[in-house]
Amino acid sequence: VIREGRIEFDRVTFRFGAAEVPVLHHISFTAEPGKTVAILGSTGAGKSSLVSLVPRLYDATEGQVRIDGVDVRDIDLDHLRSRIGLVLQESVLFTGTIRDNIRYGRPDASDEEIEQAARAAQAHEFIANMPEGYDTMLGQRGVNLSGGQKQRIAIARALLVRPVILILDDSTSAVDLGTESRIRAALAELMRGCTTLLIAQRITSVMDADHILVLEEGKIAAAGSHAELMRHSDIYRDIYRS
Ligand code: DUT
Repeated sequence: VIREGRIEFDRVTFRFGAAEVPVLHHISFTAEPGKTVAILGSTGAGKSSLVSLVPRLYDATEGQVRIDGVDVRDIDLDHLRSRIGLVLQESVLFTGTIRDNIRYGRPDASDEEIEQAARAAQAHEFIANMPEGYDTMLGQRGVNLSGGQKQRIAIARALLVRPVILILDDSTSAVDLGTESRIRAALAELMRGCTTLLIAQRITSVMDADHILVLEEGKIAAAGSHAELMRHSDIYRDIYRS
């Protein structure tokens, strides 16, 4: 079972189906419990593919992904996914009420707990302003939420679960500045005590990470803390200056 949330990638190679060129090539790194590893790279570098191997949305083609020393393929899938919080750019909401979407990982959660999580995620206000509040339907025949609103529902969902591992896409969608800073505060709260894999496109969001991986065409082009990379990595300095 997952306790501490140490994540290890051990020479992981990943291809989509029979594709010749791997999307990820010989990736090795460790995320220590409670620490944040940021994954920086341009579009198509393989960031989403890399993090998707942890909750087993896909499986590595070669090598091993381990959590607390156990190959993820040997961990019960429901247990694995119940310990991982996902807050991604295209947050996965389903057809159902807002309430159902928030309590997805914790079906037993009370209305008070749901509202508390929504408040902490800066989502309560816009939910309360909807005609049916928490009972508003999302999805095909329901309301459409903006990207920023979807993200906050995903944050509320993750806050309710209190996962051991957090997978976070830091790129905040178009929201006003005040909301953005409140979302950042909610994310910081969510990250406390979690091992976090942070997908980032901007350098400003990785500078505080414990460890940074610079991904280029599926390979780790540089790795280290911000200070280390500034000292030793031309690639990182180039990204920093651009
Ligand atoms: N790819 C596929 N099939 C998929 C998803 C991705 O072939 O279902 C390819 C496209 C790309 C590579 O995998 O060449 C890496 O994509 P990924 O989405 O992992 O890259 P990213 O770094 O997350 O890009 P972005 O920042 O645009 O999300």
